[in-house]
Amino acid sequence: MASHAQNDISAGFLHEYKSFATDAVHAGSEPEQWNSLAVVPPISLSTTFKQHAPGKHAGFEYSRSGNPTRNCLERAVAALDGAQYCLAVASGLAATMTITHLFKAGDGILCMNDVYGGTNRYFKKIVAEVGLDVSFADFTKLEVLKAALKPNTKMVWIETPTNPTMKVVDIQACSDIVHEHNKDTVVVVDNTFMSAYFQRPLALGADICMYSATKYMNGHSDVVMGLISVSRDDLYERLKFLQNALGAVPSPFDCYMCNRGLKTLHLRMKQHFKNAMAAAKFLEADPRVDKVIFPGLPSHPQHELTKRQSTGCPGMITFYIKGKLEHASTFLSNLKLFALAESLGGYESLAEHPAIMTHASVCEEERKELGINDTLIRLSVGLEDEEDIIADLDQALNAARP
Ligand code: P1T
Repeated sequence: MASHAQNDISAGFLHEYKSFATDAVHAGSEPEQWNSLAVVPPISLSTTFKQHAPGKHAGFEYSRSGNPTRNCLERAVAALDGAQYCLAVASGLAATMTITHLFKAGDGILCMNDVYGGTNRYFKKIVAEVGLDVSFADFTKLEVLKAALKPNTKMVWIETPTNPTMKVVDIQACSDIVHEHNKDTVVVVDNTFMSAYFQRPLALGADICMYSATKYMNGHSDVVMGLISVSRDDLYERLKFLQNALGAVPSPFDCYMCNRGLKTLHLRMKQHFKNAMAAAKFLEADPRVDKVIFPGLPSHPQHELTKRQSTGCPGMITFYIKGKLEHASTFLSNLKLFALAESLGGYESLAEHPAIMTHASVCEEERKELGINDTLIRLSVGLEDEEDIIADLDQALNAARP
């Protein structure tokens, strides 16, 4: 694929996916699907739909099984992911749960070692307890992935970049290794950090692409939702059954909101990238900072891989502040423009302390191994003015000077 011009921060990255902006604006929102020709999809709140005769209906029966507003969102996301199908569920973790229900006791699940704390907790404290064989490995080393695959491995769960240490996993190489081991093993990519705009896991060999849509896909920090994109008919049929049978569906209002957020995904992501690149460069050059981890910087160990498999980088930056816990704490408490809060991917800048907040459910020993320590800080760089973002980081670093 072609690259951007050299003076662009996207230089060397994959080119933007064809017609992405047009699909973001139009896919799933055709006015002709409504008698009213409404340009904006209406919010269909009805929980049930009249049938002409038993079993004879206009495509909808009961809102858990299918809803017109949800349908619009699902078609839009499928287009943006280059997928055949998408299913919307009630949260990112509901997506993880729904996908995991494809498997049964005795089946093996192999998960990237650094993942969102809630994903780690779900696999370890719930899935393993009901008899699935859950294990973790560092997929940034392909030989480690290869060695960790077992005869019973039915699902391989990739998160890339990882939350919070921003490791980047080679989706194509991992998918090839897994499918060579067993073509039926399902490769899932948690694409939450990248969003559909920066990364297309299905085009890189993955079987399922999932999101916490609570983050960039909705982008306004006002909806909790999950999305599952898939092209394989067999997986779609089973996941569609599970969406209804498990029942973790989102409300029509939330579907409307998320679809509205998607209309500007491409514009938001470009600005997140620009602002995060500026903030990452500022932090990397600063003596009050020990180390910055941002895949858009040449210093990132998988920077070249990031450019090969993505069209850019989101607003996620992780860094180690100089000093101890008290310095990290003082920095976070002194931020004015960044809100000290969990979550990420909204238009507003957020900062958090993974060891105490989002990854508190990961056991201490594992956190230590992964580098989630007292001085690690995670930023979700928002859409404010670049100079104001940097000024806020600068004044909070001053307050926390060791
Ligand atoms: O919160 P929920 O919508 O259920 O999504 C869970 C989830 C799944 N995958 C990734 C990569 C995530 O980051 C999350 C949620 N993460 C946070 C709340 C956070 O602050 O990291």
